[in-house]
Amino acid sequence: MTLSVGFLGYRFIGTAHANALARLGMFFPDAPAVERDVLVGRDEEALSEAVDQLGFDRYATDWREVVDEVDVFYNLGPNNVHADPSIAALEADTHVFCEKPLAHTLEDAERMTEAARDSDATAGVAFNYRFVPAIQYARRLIDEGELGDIHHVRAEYLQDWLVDPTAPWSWRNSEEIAGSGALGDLGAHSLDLAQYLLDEQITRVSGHLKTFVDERPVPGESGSALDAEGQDAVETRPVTVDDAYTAQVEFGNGAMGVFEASRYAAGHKNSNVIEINGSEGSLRFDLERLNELEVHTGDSRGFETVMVTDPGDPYVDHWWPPGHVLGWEHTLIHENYEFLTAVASDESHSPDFEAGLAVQRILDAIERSDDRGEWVSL
Ligand code: SOE
Repeated sequence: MTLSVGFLGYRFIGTAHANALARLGMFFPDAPAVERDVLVGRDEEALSEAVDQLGFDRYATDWREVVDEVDVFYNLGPNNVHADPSIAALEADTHVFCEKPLAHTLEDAERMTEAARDSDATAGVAFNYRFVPAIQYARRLIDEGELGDIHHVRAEYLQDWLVDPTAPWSWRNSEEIAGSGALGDLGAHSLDLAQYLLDEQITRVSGHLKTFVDERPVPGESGSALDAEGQDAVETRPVTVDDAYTAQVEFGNGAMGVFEASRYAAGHKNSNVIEINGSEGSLRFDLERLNELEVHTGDSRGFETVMVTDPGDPYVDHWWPPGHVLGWEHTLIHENYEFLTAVASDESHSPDFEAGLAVQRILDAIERSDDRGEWVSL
C-alpha cells in the first residue's frame, strides 16, 4: 500500500518533512511507501517551484479540496490554521500529522482533540525532539530507575533571532496567528520533553512572560525588512507575543521544574537543554550536541559524556557506524517513520493530540498565571 500525502505549508518545516519522506524508504525499508501528492498554499508561483523542489506531484490553493483526497494530511501551516483543516481531515477519516504547538488557542486545541477522539484516523503532533536517539536513551535510563526518584527538572530553550530590533515582523510575532511567542514556539518542546521523559504530567505552574521589542518592521517587496527604498520609513507592526518566558512548575510525582525560553538570548542559536536530577543520578541533554548525553550515576564524581551513536542505540542501526553523527533533520525522519508506521497499521501515534492538548493546557496556564501574578493549577 502506498500512502498519498498532502502538505499544508512548504517552507522551513515543510521542507524538513519533505526531506524526511524522501529519505524514509532508503533508510527505513520497512516504512510504508509514501507518494508526495499535493502541496497546499496560497502563492501559486512559490507553490509551483516548491512542488518541483520538494518532489510533489501537484499543488492546490484550497485545503478543502485536498483533505479527503489524500490518505495523510500534514498540517505544517501557522498555528491559527492548525484547527479547521485538521478537523475537516479527521472528519473525513484522513490521518493527520500536525506541527506544534497543537493550536494557537486552548479552545482550538480542545476542538482538534475532540475531532481526533471521534475519528477512525490516526492523529499525531510533531514534537520531533522526542525522537533524538539521546532523548530516547535518556528515557530508557529513567524508566530503568538509573536516576532513582526524579526530584528536579530544568529546561531552557534559547535562540537569538529576535535580538536585532530590525529583524522583520512575521506571523510568529502575532498573538492572533501564533497564540504565544517563545512560550508556544520553544517552550512547548521543553514542556513536552519533560513530561515524556518523566512520564509525569505538570499539575501547577507559575509563569512570567516578557516582550522586549514591541514593534517590528514589515518586510518590503524585496522581502527585506529594510527595503532599499524608504529605509527610514519602513512600516512596522506590533509584536503581541512574548520574546521570552520563565515558569516554575510542579509535576504529579511532586518533582519541581524550572523552564525558560527566549528568542532574544544573544549568542544562542538553537540551544534546547534539559537536565534531570534524581535521587541516584542526573542527566543533561543539549540539542546543539545532540549525539551526546551527559550522565552522572552511582559513585562517579561528575558527569560522563556518553556518545549515543552505537548500533544498539535508538534508531542508530538505520544510519552510520558509531561516531558518524546524526543531525536535526534525523529527528523528523524518525518521527515520520513512527507516525506513518502507526498510520499503516491503524494504530495510534505517540505523541497524539491528547499530548498536544496537555501541552496547550500548560501554555494557557502559564499565561493565566502571568496575568494574575499567582500559581495556577491544571
Ligand atoms: C523557530 O523558533 C523554530 O523553528 C521552532 O518553530 C521549531 O519548533 C524549533 O525546532 C526550532 O526553532
